[in-house]
Amino acid sequence: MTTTSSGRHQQGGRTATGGSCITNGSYGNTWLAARKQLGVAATGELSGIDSWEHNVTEAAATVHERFMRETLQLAERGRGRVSPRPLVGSLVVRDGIVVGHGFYQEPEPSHAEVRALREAGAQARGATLYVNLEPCAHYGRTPPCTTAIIAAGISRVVAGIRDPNPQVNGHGFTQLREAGLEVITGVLAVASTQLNEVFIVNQLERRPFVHLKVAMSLDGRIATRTGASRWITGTAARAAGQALRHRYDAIAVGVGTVMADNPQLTDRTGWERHRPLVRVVFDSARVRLPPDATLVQTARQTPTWLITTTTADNAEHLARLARCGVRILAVEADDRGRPCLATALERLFSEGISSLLVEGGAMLAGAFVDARLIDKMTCFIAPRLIGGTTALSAIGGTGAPTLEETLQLTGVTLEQVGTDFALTGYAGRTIIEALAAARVAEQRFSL
Ligand code: AOF
Ligand code: ZN
Repeated sequence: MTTTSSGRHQQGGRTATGGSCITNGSYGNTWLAARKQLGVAATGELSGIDSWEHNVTEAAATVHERFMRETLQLAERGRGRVSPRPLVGSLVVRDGIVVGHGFYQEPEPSHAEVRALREAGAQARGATLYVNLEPCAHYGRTPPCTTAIIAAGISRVVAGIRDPNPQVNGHGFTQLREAGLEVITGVLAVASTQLNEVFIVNQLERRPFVHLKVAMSLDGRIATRTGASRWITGTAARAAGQALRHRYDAIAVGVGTVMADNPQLTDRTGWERHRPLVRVVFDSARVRLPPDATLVQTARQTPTWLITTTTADNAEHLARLARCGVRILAVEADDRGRPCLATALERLFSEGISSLLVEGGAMLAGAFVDARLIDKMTCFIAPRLIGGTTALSAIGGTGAPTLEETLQLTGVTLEQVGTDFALTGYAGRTIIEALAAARVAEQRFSL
C-alpha cells in the first residue's frame, strides 16, 4: 500500500457573519470563505477535503471502512455530551485486532485519539490509528493529538475528514506526514461529514446549525381550518421528534405557537445530556409572550430565552418575564419589526448555542425559509388529508415568487416511522458543499 504525495492543501480564512440584516439569501462572503476552508476551489470545482491521493488495495479499503464504521459508532456515543465540540471516535488496531478505543465526551477534556492511545499503551507502536476527524495540531485545553500519535509510535493514521477548525485544517495531516507516518484520508468521508454536520457549519459560518422540523398532513397542513392540530402525526413520529430534540442545544418556536399550544418543549428521551436544552421563543417588538405560559413558569428549571428586538418598548412586561427567570436577548429588528434572524443566530452562537431545532409555527418556519438560514429539514408526513383553503400550511412567510427561487432540498431520504413518513434533506449551502467534497474524497480513497 502506498501513499503518493501529489496533494496540495488549501487554507481558508474565516469571516464572521455579516452585520446587516438581509431577510433573503443571506450567505454572501461567509459562504465563500467556508467553501475555501473545505477545500472547494473558488471556480466551483471540488478539490476534495484532503487532496492527497491514495493507492489502497481493495482488500485494504474494505478493512479500513470496517474499522472506520466502528470508529463512527464509538464517536456517536458522545452524542448529547460534546457540544460545542465535535463527535470523535478513535481506534488503535494492531494486526487486525483493536487494542485501544476512545471517544470524546465531556467533562473530561482528553480527545478521542489520546483516550485510545492510553488504552493501547505499548501496543500502539507500529499500529494503525483510526479517527473520523483529522487529529488536532494545536494547543487547546490539551496538547496536540499529533504529538501524542507520533510519540506513541503509530505508523499509519486512517481518517475520515479534514478538521474545519482553522487551527487544525490540514496542519494535523501535514504534521503526521512530515513525521513519516502514512496518512490515509477520505474513508467514509460522507458519514464522517454527516456525523459532524453541526460542528462543520459552526466552524465555517460561526453560527448555530439550523434544523427545521415540521409535522404535517399529506397536503402540507399543520392544523385544520378550526385550528385543531393535536395530533396530526402518530406516536412513533412524535417519539422520533423527541429523539431529534435530544441532539440539539436549543429548540426555537415563535410566540404564536406558545400562545396557541402552550408547549413544554422539553427533551423527554431520558437520555443523558451535558447541558440543558434551551427553549428559545422568537417574539416581536410587541412582546406577546404570556407570563403564565408553561415555558415562562418553568424557566427556572429549564432555560427559556426570549428573542425580541432592541426597539421593544414594553419594559414592564419584559421585567416581569425576567423575574420569572426568562433570559431576554434583544437583537436588531428587520424591515418588518421582527428580530433579524441572522443577528439572532449570531447572538445565540455567542451564548454557546451550537445547534437549533426550529419547531414552528408556520410564521417562524417561513421566516427561516425566506432568510435561507436552514441547514437541514425533517418533515414528518401523516398520510391524511386535511384540506380547506384556510387551513394553516406548514411554511408561512413571504415565499418564493418563482419556481427557480424555491428552496430545494438535496440528499433527501424517506423513512417510514410508524404510520407516518419522515423526509429529511439538506438545504444549507455550506453543508451541501461539504457533503459534495466528502463524496469526492471518498471516491478518491476507493479508486
Ligand atoms: C475534541 N475532541 O476528540 C478531538 C477534537 O477545546 P479543545 O482544546 O479540546 O480543542 C477542541 C478542538 O480539537 C476541536 O474544535 C477540534 O478541532 C479538535 N479535535 N476535539 O473536543 C476530540 N479530536
Ligand atoms: Zn486532538
